[in-house]
Amino acid sequence: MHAWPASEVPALPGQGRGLRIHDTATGGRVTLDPGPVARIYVCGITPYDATHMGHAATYNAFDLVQRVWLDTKRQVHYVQNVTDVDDPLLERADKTGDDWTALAERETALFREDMTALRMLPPRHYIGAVESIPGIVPLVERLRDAGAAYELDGDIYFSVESDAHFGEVSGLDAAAMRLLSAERGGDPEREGKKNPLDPMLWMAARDGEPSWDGGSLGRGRPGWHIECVAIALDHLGMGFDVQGGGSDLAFPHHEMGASHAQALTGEHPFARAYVHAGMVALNGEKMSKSKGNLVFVSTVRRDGTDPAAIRLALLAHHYRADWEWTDDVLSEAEARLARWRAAVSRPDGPPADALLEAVRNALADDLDSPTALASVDAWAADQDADGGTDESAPGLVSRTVDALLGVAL
Ligand code: 5CA
Ligand code: ZN
Repeated sequence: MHAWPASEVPALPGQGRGLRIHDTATGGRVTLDPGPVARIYVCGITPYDATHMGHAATYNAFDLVQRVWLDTKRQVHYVQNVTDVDDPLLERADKTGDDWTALAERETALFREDMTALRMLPPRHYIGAVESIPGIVPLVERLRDAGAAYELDGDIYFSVESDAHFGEVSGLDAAAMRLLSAERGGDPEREGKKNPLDPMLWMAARDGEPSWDGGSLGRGRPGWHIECVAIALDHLGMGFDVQGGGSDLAFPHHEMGASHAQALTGEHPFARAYVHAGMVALNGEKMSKSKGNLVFVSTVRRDGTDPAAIRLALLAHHYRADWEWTDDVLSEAEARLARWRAAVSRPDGPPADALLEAVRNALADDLDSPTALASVDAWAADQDADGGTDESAPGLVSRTVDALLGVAL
């Protein structure tokens, strides 16, 4: 699958900072120490509806990770998937009478446009679940042949007990896991499973649903978690630096994915850090396609809002916080964008070297974008109050904001 075009990242003077970031598995901040090529896997959309502000906020967080790494002169090997076959997608297509492949293609195309408009750097590999099926089948066969998976009425389940590290990503107890499993695509009530939490690896073909040749597994389609594992192992291998997504993916998705990969390879860990963004709400409830309480990026763009203002609205919140999208959030971001644009349009200002360091330090400290924005605000306020004679300052501020925050002034 093709991704979307990259916006240019201006080079900045001096040296970027190493990233410290909150890791769900350890429950604290860890210092990431990627090699010259940093490796990150970010879970992509299930394309049955347009990109909403919650998705955009999550992708913004991982775009910052990429920008911080690029600033340390590393290359970034970024992989993202598209869950282009899944129950909610098929259900939506059924309801609207759409062809499910056409629905997935249309919404994925819109996602690319939204990501481009928001200046999110593209993944190096953008991979669909459907195109990955030939690589998934042998993984499920291997798990089954190793005794880590078993059959139940034609479906194949992963046995969570086959991974000694199961539970270490989310750190949840069995009762909490069971609740979340039922809420988030699992089937803990199904009879005959060895453990109620065991997730499906391969679902035997159902009437009226798409299915693929699964070799010795029979016709069917893959379970959700193994899709991301197959893509990550294929393009990144074990022990990559960060697996990212919203906090609703910590369990079961990232927990199960880690266990699948660890059972498959005998190695640990799958990812060195599991990083989760908070949930964006609307009217007091998590924005979600299933509830329909959504503000779409594309709708706000169509209303004439500058995408840079949308980006500033996202950056005004710490990525780990749960927060609420409101009209005020957007109008404050628009006012900030106007102030910043006016400031960098002036021929000179106070020196900005300290500002560059402040933005670098803020982002390196668990992606503290609100503090980064406050430092740019402070520079613009100084310029307003005292002028300044540094003719290179407005350009440096503009390049800092572009390279590290993805906002073109
Ligand atoms: N396709 C799977 C991942 S493999 C999936 O979760 N797709 S999604 O379209 O439902 O979500 C895409 C990303 O947006 C996920 O990382 C999810 O955690 C995040 N996300 C979904 N809703 C919100 C929200 N309200 N606030 C913040 N992030 C959200
Ligand atoms: Zn995923």
